[in-house]
Amino acid sequence: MPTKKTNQQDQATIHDQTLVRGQGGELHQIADGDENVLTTANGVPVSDDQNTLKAGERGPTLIEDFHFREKIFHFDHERIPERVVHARGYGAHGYFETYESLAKYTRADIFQRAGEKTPAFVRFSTVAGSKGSSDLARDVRGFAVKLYTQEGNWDIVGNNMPVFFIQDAIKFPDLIHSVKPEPDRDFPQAASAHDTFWDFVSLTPESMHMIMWVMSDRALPRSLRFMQGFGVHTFRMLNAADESTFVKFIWKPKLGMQSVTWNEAVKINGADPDFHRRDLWDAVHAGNYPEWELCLQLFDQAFADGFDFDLLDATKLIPEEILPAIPVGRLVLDRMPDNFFAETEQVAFMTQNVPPGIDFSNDPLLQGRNFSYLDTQLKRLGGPNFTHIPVNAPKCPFHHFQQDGHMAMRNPTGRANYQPNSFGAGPRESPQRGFRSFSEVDTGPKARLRAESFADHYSQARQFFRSQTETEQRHIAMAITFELSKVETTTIRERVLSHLLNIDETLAKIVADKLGIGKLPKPADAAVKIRADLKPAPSLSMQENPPETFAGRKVGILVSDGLDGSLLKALQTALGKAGATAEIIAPKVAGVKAADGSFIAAKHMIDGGPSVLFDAVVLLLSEAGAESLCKEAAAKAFVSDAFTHCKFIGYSASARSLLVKAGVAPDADEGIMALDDAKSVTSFVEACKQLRLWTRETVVKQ
Ligand code: HDE
Repeated sequence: MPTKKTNQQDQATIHDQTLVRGQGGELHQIADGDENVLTTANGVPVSDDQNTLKAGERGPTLIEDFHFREKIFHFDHERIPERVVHARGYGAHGYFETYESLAKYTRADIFQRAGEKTPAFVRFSTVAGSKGSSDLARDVRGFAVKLYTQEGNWDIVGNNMPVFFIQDAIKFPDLIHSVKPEPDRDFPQAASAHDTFWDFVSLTPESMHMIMWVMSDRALPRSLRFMQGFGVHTFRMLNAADESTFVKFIWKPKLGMQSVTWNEAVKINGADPDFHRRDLWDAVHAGNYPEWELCLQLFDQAFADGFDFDLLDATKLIPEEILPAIPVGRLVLDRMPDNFFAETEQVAFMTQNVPPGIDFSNDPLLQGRNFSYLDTQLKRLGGPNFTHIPVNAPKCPFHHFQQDGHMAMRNPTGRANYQPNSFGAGPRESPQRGFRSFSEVDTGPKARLRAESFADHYSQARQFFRSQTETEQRHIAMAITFELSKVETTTIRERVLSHLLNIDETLAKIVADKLGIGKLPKPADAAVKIRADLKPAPSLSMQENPPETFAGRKVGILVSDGLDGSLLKALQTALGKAGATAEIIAPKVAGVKAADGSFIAAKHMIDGGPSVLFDAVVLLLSEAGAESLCKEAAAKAFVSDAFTHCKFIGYSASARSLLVKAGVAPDADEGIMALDDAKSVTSFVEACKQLRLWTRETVVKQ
């Protein structure tokens, strides 16, 4: 048969064979009947996906072209509403491994057997920004964990901070409206630094404790792998005898906590808006599976009654100095989703998802959430059958009589779709195995009330601030100053100051001074006396609990032609031993030639790999390479930014001129380290465990 070409650029049909172009432009044949043949959603094999069906070569497109219509129709409907909060998120699969039986406290199946592995899916998120916003916004991070237990899915829908802005769920829409872009102008995106947010929080003193947390470095995590997670509310555990123990959930990262500075965050957002998701993707693909320990703070009614605050108040926490958190298992993330939309976008977390043995407390925020999460899925996922989507489906046996509705994938089989029935068909409830609520006795007048025990809004805010190191306190002061500098209404700035005066007078004075406010306002009226006797709790500080490891961190190595290849090798080996990774930055992305003639491939060109993307940097340059880089603004910024951000900087002797040109004295401090042999390389990597030389910050004044 003669060859008949349908399109000279992309495709040719030869009798019963199709030619398609490969990545290199070469033509491949797909034989008829090949398993990989393109089909419509209806399964009809497609012969031509490059051209619509036309009446004549130059004629109009025919509506009869069902393949075209179906393809465009589906494309038109690809979007679903993004989450109203936590729209930007990234997820991964993994497992939870139970350390020991917790049968004494809970009959939850997941905690019965030591060593048991339960599949898990985790989604991390920012709260305020839309789906396409940058990863390093100053914001709370969502830390939502779905555990596919043998007795149903258990969702711990937490955050990376242990408290929240509000005490009652009815205020949530107001809080979120205030932080989202202002409605008349639709900006700023993913930022709390604007009038409406600070207006709302300054009129809502219960938010002050959380304000301290979001103004701290916790709101700028270096990696999703380096942050803690908290269930926030008080929950209950119920054992086989239905005895209740209160519990708070804390996830602690194995690699320790780490954050970036605001100046870095701003630059990272430009250099790599996907910084956090790329980091998680890279780590999991490299087999460096991130891990957290689940720790429990367990307590009884007597502890709750004796505690300084109401444990139903989500603006309060229990310092670990008062109640230690016991590790009970570990969470490991070891697999990225096959498809972002199918899993990460469609995953439906719901606080109401608890298995037998876990129960709610009366926290009014939690009670409200139990409505909201179910409700929101209907809007986002389009119908009541979202549990049929694989990422949301339980992995244990399940039987019920729910049926029909949009996109029903499974319906009850047989005649009886109700119970009880006399056809002997279908599941029945089990008083023994089934979920039972704690039989709490609550009586009181029906009223819109807030308990007096929720009235102290400042004492723990003050305790948090006082528990921070000097550097951390400085960062909080700088963050509040920055945010308020973006607030245009001066009365709002002053109102915030009136609250700060109740938290820490020095903090208020520093912020006022930096804003140029000469006269401090009167402190805000406090509903109850502010406690000055709460001891600082070092467990609340990130810097007081350093990771003491460089594992999982990344070093940027700036190289040039003629570098010392053996020094590079020694560095790479030492970093590998420390569990860290390295990326090469070169003047040209193709790479460089070392002095010994070996070729070194690069990951970034200098403008594409700024030092904000790394935890520490090294300059391995030849004299000529350094000379030439001295003329490049990006190379100088690479060095000066690393210095400003208090990072450890290693350099080969011949790279000295670049340091100097970037305004960094090679002997400025102990964080600038000359590398000339394997021993000095080892000392450098050892020093990097400190992550940052914060003492430098007072000199550079970021
Ligand atoms: Fe959420 N929250 N929230 N929230 N939240 C949602 O549910 C809501 C709160 C949290 O990765 C929504 O599926 C109310 C506290 C996370 O998919 C929505 C209140 C904490 C995620 C919702 C709160 C959280 C959400 C939006 C006040 C920390 C992302 C889309 C009572 C303990 C989950 C969705 C994911 C998502 C409502 C407060 C954490 C609208 C009404 C406190 C991690 O249902």
